[in-house]
Amino acid sequence: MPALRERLPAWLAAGHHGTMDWMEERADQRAVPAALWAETRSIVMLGMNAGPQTDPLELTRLKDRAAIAAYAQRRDYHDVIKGKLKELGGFLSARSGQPVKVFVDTAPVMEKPLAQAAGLGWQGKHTVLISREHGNWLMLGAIFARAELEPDTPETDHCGSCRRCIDICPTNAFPAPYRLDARRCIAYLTIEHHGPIPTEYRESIGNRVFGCDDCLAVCPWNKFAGAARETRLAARDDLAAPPLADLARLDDAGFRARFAGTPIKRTGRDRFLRNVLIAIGNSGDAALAEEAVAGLQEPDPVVRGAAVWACGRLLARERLHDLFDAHGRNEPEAHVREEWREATGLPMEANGPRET
Ligand code: B12
Ligand code: SF4
Ligand code: SF4
Repeated sequence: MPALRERLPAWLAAGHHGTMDWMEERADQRAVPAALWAETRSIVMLGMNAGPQTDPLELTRLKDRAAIAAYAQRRDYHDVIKGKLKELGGFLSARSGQPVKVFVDTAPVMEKPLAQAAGLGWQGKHTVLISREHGNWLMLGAIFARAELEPDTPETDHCGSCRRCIDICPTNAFPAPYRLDARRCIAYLTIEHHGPIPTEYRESIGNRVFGCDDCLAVCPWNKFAGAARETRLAARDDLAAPPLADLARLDDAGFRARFAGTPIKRTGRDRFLRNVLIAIGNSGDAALAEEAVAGLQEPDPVVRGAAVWACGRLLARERLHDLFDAHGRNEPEAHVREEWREATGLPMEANGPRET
């Protein structure tokens, strides 16, 4: 498929993958499926509906609550889909007498263009695969087979003149239709990106603490979509709109207990807390300020930096200066010192005179 061979290197060369080095490391296998498994003759692409029960955009309006992407409000889809693929793969292998391999996301496979080639749907201007029957909430998986199978007809583009997904993106992550600069995407910033979230995107992140569904939620093709029917993909009530205050108080063990078996465990507690503190800073809710203050004592400097930013947005100047005296003056990390300087406007010389 020429699209695989040409577009991936162009995307990587533009640096649009950010720090997702794993996209680059096995790029040759990603671009050419036979490089992943030399015996591949056919690929069967499958999609499982993971549609949300409620409108994800509603969640982004609840400022004291966390918005979690629909796919992450439930059991990890990798586990659920892999089981199904193995079942189907076993059937295919038995019927054809040839071996198969199954992949869900974790292997270097370009699932969306392959799914388009298999006729499941097309890659919309938001780059996600859209099915005419199921909208854009399908999660994808692949079966590589040694058997020669009859190919389906590839799907064609039905976006037309629509550009709703491009226009709604809070961080302007599409340099052009069908092109995503992951470095600007909230899904990347909250899930994949380690380190401090660049200041320019923090406000636009709003209350999204894990992933983002905005460009998917506005797609008109979802009028044909239903909520996920697979019971193992049912959304968990406690992950629908959890209070930010509760999430800010999770220690390591609490984080693991709450998110075991869900995609959220991927970030670990500290990166998740960083996101929660950004959301708290965006809440405009003075009642959440003490959660931000508690974050100033976190051992991880990335979390402390996010806490400083949140304090700067929620607290009065006088209180902020007191906190600076207590925590900021002796801050060892350069980037957290910079956060203090931004938040207070005070110079960062250790033990320097207090300027009010
Ligand atoms: C890396 C990755 C990400 C990255 C980068 C996303 C991206 N668009 O590349 C980040 C972390 C940002 C991300 C976010 C999300 N992801 Co993701 N992600 C992946 C992963 C692992 C690889 C994708 C990839 O190969 N990207 C590389 C680029 C080069 O490929 P591309 O996306 O196809 O983009 C090119 C095409 O659009 C192409 N193109 C296609 N047609 C056309 C037409 C024209 C005219 C032009 C010019 C170009 C063009 O040009 C682009 C390059 O410039 C896949 C799983 C997999 N193994 O495939 C899941 C996957 C794509 N993600 C998925 C999901 C659900 C999401 C989120 C919705 C999660 C969330 N709610 O937060 C968001 C959606 C953000 C978005 N709008 O894409 C699903 C999508 C399911 C579907 N129906 O398509 C996948 C397939 C996982 C799965 N197994 O189901 N993801
Ligand atoms: S997931 Fe959100 S931030 Fe990422 S491209 Fe879509 S709308 Fe933009
Ligand atoms: S919102 Fe419009 S432009 Fe974007 S993917 Fe859906 S149909 Fe295409």
